[in-house]
Amino acid sequence: QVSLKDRVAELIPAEIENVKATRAEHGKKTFGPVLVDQLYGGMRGMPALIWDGSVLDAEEGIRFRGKTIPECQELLPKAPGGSEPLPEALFWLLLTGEAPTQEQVTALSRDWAARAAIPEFVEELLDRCPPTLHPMSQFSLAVTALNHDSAFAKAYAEGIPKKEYWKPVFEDCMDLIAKLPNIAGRIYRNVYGQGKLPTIDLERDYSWNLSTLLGFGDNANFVELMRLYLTIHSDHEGGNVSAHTGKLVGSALSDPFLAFGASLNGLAGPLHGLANQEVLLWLRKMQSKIGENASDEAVREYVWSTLQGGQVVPGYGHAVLRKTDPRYTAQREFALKHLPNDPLFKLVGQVYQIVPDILLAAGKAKNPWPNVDAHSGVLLTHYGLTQMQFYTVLFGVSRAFGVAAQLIWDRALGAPLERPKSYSTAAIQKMFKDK
Ligand code: NMX
Ligand code: MLT
Repeated sequence: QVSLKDRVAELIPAEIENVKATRAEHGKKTFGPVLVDQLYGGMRGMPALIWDGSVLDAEEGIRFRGKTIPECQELLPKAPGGSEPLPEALFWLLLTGEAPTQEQVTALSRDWAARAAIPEFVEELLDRCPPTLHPMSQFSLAVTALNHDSAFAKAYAEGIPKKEYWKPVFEDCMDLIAKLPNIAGRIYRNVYGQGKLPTIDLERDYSWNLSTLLGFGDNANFVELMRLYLTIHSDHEGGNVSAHTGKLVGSALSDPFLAFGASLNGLAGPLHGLANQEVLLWLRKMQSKIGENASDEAVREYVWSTLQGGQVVPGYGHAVLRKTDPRYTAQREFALKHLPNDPLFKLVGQVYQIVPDILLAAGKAKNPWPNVDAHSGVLLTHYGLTQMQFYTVLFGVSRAFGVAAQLIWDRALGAPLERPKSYSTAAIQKMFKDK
């Protein structure tokens, strides 16, 4: 099948049976007790969601449909002359569990390019945003406004039966992903005064078009970076704030634009996706305080002063991971290949040698190792994309892939409205009074 939608349609009946059989066999089994601490503690470790695109292992990191990042880099189709996977291929993998052929990926690139235009009123909406409005707020506004043309919202209003929901949701998800480069490019050019947007090239891949809209399409290494960046940021199982929010909002049958707009608002928080902006800010502040080429001792002191000031070290720690994030490693390898002598990359490497020991000595963080955000900004900066406030927008473009894939499956499998039980402290005290 060259058409992704046709392939998904073929997979759905078997997956419905698979879920039925899994529930029949395991539906009444338990994962163990839920501790009161977990209710107060951000639900860490509490099994709560089904998420098919990827699963995270605390020691190993993410696997997309069972494949590690290096396996995806090996297996998935690439652009001619390129060595990083095409994110189109990763989306196919997330959605179907299968590695696509080159032909399937090319068809997907063309499909997305053909859907890329955004409505004029959304262009105007962005053009009227003050440049002081954070790029993530502009991004979320524009994505939410795309709901104007939602195929699902229209079909629902016309009474589409439940088993058909996934079809217009699929169309919305394809439109959503396809339109993100034009939204991101417009925000970038509006906010940073980079001139008029070029048009999408219908023959080129998604990352080339995104890079070109941002003004970096003539740098083949930047385009390769985008391919890697979009691939590795796409999905991180279901419990992270952006993924879970998208799934939650989608469960109310809000269309994919509304659901993903909500995801973006979560991604915009400094403990989540905004950390990539915060890392660069922090590194720059460090450089202005202790100078470039600072000694290990000076870096150490700076890290301690961050902690003593009651702040977190951005880019370090993780709610689930307990080792260096393989997405950090993939970016480090890219840097070693393409920019080994970049001074900021050297600082990132120096920080990597120093921060974990300090976080361990400080004794609070459960994971002292770097996450994805500790590395992405330095790569973008190297190629001249220096506007840190824009970084989380690129994370958001990528995260749409993972959220969209799950929204399609949720509607195909008839996932219900999410509605967990909450308790007040008084209710907890009463419940466990004499226990
Ligand atoms: N620097 C300083 N303190 C930290 C750090 C850090 N990097 N990481 C965790 N801690 C503290 C944390 O604030 C908490 O303190 P307190 O008890 O005073 O509230 C304590 O260590 C225990 O936290 P953990 O259980 O290790 O981490 P948790 O699961 O609560 O939070 C993060 C995970 C990612 C929010 C946290 O590690 C953090 O704030 N990191 C820095 C921000 C960051 O890089 N976020 C990006 C994550 C990846 N992403 O893209 O979403
Ligand atoms: C993510 O990619 O969503 C982050 O690493 C946060 C998480 O997984 O909780």
